[in-house]
Amino acid sequence: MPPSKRKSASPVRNSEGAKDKKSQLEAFTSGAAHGLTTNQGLQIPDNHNSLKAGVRGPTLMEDFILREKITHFDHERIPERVVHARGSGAHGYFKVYKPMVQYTSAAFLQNPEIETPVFVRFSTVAGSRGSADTVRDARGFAVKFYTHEGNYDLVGNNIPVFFIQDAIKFPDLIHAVKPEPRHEIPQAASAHDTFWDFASLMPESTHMLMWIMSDRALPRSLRMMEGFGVHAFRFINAHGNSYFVKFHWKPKLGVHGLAWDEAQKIAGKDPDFHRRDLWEVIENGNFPEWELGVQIVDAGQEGALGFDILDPTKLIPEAQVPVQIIGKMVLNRNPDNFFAETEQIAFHPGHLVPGIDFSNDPLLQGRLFSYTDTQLSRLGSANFHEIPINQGVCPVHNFQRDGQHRQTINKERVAYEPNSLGNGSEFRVDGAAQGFQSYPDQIEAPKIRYRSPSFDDHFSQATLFWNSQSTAEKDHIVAAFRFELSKVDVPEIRQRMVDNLAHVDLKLATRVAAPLGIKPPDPKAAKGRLGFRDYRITNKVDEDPALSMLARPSGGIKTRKVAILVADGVEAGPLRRIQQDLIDAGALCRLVAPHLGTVNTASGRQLAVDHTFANMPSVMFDAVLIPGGGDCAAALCRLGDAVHFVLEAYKHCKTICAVCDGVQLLGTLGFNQGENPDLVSLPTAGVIIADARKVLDGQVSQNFMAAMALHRHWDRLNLDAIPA
Ligand code: HDE
Repeated sequence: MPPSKRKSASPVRNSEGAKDKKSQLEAFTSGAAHGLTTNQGLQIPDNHNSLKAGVRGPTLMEDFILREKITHFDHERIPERVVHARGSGAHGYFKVYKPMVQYTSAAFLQNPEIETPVFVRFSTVAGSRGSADTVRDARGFAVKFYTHEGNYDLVGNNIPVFFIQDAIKFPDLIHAVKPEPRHEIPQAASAHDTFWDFASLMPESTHMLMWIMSDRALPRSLRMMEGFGVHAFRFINAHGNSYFVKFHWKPKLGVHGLAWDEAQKIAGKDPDFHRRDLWEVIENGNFPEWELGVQIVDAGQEGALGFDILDPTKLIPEAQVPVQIIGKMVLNRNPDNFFAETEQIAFHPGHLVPGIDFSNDPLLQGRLFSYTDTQLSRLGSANFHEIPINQGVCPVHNFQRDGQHRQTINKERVAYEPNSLGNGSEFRVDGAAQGFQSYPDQIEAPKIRYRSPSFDDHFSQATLFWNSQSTAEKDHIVAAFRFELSKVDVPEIRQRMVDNLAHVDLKLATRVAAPLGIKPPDPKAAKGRLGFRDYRITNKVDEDPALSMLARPSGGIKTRKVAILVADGVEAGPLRRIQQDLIDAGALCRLVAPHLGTVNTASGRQLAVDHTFANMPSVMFDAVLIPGGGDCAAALCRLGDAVHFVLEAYKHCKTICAVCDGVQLLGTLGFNQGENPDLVSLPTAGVIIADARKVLDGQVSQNFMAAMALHRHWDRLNLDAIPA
């Protein structure tokens, strides 16, 4: 029977004749010019049906169109990065503020007129590619500068120190923090036995643990975190003079964190929270900016720091060596294709330009091997530099040839040097000082597998960090240690960890230990253990405000998200006034209601709704505005999701502004408009209660924005009592 006759009887889709197939194809393509082809350029007649023996028969092996498509699909994935698998990237530019000729000959650090293109990739460390953005972790902050002297990569983190002092411990560290091998649990989390087993046996990790337990590990946005080169590098000027340098990226929007409970909830509600945020601000023209800072130490003067500059578990306190701001980076273009750019970009701390060199930091030295090696397995060939995102803006000229995935078609006859058939001798560029010059470090030493005793202090800077935190930040660190260690099943590990912490600060260790069902911390017990060095340097500074997130400038409210809670009967006048003031200051306002569509205002107009309480919870916002209107307030008070929204925002220490009847929604928090209707601002930090009159003279907006600019009101009292 011809196929067309069996149409209605057959369950098989698309058993139409050839003419129908053609029109169906046209419906799926936008004209012959855009018709689909195979990878060989052959026009594909039908992208919906494979070649079969009869319409209901088996698929034919000879269907090369099907096989090509499926084969390509089968090979779409490349191995994810062993660490830093989850990342988000953006294009932008870097501009130096003034010539840095005194310290370095690097050309991209000389001319304030020149914009050097960059690509930045931010990442988490432990999780797989599909893991959530807001987990507790360090963040990678890797910048590729496409300079006309070659690509320069600054492959750093958002924390200025690291867990370990020697590269040989890196696989152990990562195996300990990654999911446990038995069951691959937990994903992207350090709160498990193997991580703390390792950490408690490696006292050198203590300083980094303090940072990881702080809110630095829970950034509010990738745009609101600092970046650090971590290791000491070298600047070298045209005279060959060398300086040690530590790199810093300072975000224009300040350094801000999430509440831990909030971070965990976001991981479920929007696992792409940071990636989405970065993408959206760039799409909307709110380009993120950082300033580049350097701490410079004259070579030969590093001994005066009081610690070993080569030890990556140490930072140079800014109170000791100030950061000089030397330039600015702006991210202003999203990638066209995530895989082609963000996934295939290949960073390497050894991608250097003349005027910048690395130091002998033993962690950095190991990295110099690892990054090329990892690209070979991840990107599949030694030609990964030919992938468009990895190509520089300057020409590449050498006699490396061929290999898998080679793109360049080398047309010259010679592929060797010296030669007389090509350009001749290309052994050296003209003049001995041109090209990359390694710093001629004097080395005459025995071959030795031994840790320098100058690395033996494991606690003094952890104490400096602790002493530099505000009360709220200390509370968060204690809570984070408690959370993580409470997830550790083996009590001996918990005990070992708090015994170590006693060497940072006994009060800290005692507070951490209190709810963990173990003995009080014992500093003496730690001393006998493997890896413990009974050696402590004296910090040159007791505190450093630069180590506290809260001591930094706030960065204002630009791009901060405000939820405006509405229902039918909302009083539109005061809402509009505050909304306009917020928009003028660069904040983003969204109307959240029980349903999409519109709500009716008290005066019978319609307001367009952006989100529902179900699809956009409070954790997606920085602040909440509850406008007036008796019916609106009553409706929201009856809605559990709306009440929960406010309680949760309060618990996460966000700024809340309630106007007139909107105060009713704060009832469960103990605020009652009836008691004092004239109050514009209550003593409770970040809760603003307003009447309509004060809205119209702009005072409420001012108070609201000033409170929002503080980011969070971490010192709110009685948070434990709030049911959210
Ligand atoms: Fe990395 N690291 N790392 N690392 N790292 C990688 O390279 C490694 C270290 C950092 O967005 C890998 O291309 C070793 C410190 C960032 O593509 C790998 C050691 C710092 C990124 C690797 C370290 C970093 C990586 C995995 C100890 C902060 C993501 C994929 C000796 C200064 C870059 C890749 C991107 C990625 C090895 C320690 C930062 C396996 C062996 C310290 C930001 O090669």
